Amino acid sequence: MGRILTAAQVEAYERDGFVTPLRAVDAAQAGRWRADLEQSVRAFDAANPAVAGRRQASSRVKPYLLFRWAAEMVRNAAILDAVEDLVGPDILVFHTTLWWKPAGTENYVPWHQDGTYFGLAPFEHVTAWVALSPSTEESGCVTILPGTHRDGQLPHYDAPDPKAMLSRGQTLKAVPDSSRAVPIPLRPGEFSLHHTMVMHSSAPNRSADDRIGLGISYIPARVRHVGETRLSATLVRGANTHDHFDLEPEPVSDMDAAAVAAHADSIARFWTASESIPEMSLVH
Ligand SMILES: O=C(O)CCC(=O)C(=O)O
Repeated sequence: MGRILTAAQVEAYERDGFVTPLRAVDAAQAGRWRADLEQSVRAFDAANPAVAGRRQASSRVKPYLLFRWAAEMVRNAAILDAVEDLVGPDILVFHTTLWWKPAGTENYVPWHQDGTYFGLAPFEHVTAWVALSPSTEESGCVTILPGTHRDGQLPHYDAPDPKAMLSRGQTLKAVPDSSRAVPIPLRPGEFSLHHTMVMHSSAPNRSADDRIGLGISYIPARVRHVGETRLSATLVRGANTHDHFDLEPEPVSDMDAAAVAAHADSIARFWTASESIPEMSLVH
């Protein structure tokens, strides 16, 4: 038995490519994070209109470099305990996306594997998806095809649909048989963990509330980036044993000047790298 996951949960992750539901914080703390998020992200977006041509506004990408609520979330002890059970004690945050799907909108996430344009090797990255509002089938929760992480990296293409919420609309070329798909409902403060290669998607939000969650990409320090651009990441537990990334600073307060500069630098490097990475099927 590890720090938090039972042997059966670790086995389920290895077999199915995900484990759920787990609890990070109580509903009251999730509510405080949500309130801070809504206020701070709106303020940042007003001051920094989305980068032209991008589907994800800058505030949705690596928000833990800008905002205290996100810096606290990526360092949450319960989440880190569970991730440690899967990848060991030296843990970095490589990436994070704020998945904010407004009530009654058509935005959706196409079938994909997270690792497609990340350029990480080996494929050991784990995504913690942390709910800050009810994530239900009605609100368009994440839906996973169990066991597909064992199929390896499959070809994707960049879908032109602007309603697809991924940075490039990356979509699996062969539409999977979704009849075996499993919805992953979560209550505020709960999280799931999924493997970087497991196929997943999510449908539009048909509920009356926004569906808000943070997708945190954790990697063990031994994982490296295969591209030419040196990227940055945040050490959240243990030691940076392999020095594969420049370490990022923690924001002192929401959008302080150093935080804004570190965030701009980190996401600029990330976009440069992800655009120059061919599909990882060519690399592995
Ligand atoms: O939030 C969603 O609907 C999709 C999340 C996702 O694709 C991810 O966390 O990898």
